[in-house]
Amino acid sequence: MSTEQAAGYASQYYHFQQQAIQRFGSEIYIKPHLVAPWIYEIARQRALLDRVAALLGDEILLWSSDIFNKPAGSDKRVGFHQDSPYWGLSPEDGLVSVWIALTSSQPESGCMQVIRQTHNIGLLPHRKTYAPDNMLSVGQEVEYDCDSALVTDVALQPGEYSIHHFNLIHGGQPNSSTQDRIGLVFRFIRPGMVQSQGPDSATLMRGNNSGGYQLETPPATELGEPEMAQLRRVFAESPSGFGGQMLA
Ligand SMILES: O=C(O)CCC(=O)C(=O)O
Repeated sequence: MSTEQAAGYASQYYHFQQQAIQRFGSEIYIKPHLVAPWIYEIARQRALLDRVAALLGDEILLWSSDIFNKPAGSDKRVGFHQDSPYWGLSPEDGLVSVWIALTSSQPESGCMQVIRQTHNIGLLPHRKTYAPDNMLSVGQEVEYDCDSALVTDVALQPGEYSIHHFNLIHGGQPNSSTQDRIGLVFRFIRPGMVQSQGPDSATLMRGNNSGGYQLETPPATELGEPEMAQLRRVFAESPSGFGGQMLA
């Protein structure tokens, strides 16, 4: 998307979270595409889904979405981790994450960093640190002795996006800039992905739902009653809701 579109979405993001706090007492940063039509529309863009289809094929579900806002000047960071060990999904080549920069995401603002080539090394052990500055659900950190030359900044201008593999080790440093760093992330899967944690739900984006996922209803109104009821149900019942407001 253009820089101007990204700036417009960043403003919508602040308004959305302000409303969520006022009406429901907290921000919503897991599966916000179920309660914000504009987020659902970003995920539906044809050019984006064409890219995802090139990787996953023509049947695409939106399994989850996250918003990672690293506030300006905060100590919040993301420990290096793989996504695959925590989400109950297999096989490992059936999910891709699309990370979209709504604001500038540069080394000084704590852009995502990846360890190149680690998508090929299988699942690695992680430790749960519960560190308060680590934005992940249990403060997870991968146990991997990495060659620092392979750590790569994924620097993005507002409106640009990157795509990462389910096993790729990624993380990032605090935001020492004067602007919030807002990343909107979509987790797309093939319907054939197996979920080991129980019945799951997802939103159909393209093709047929040939797997066993319960289909979610796209939102009609921002933070509307049926939209919020569905989100609460997904948080309570679906592995893709991460048990509520936990990140990654
Ligand atoms: O926003 C970030 O820097 C990290 C994002 C992340 O961990 C993910 O998309 O899985």
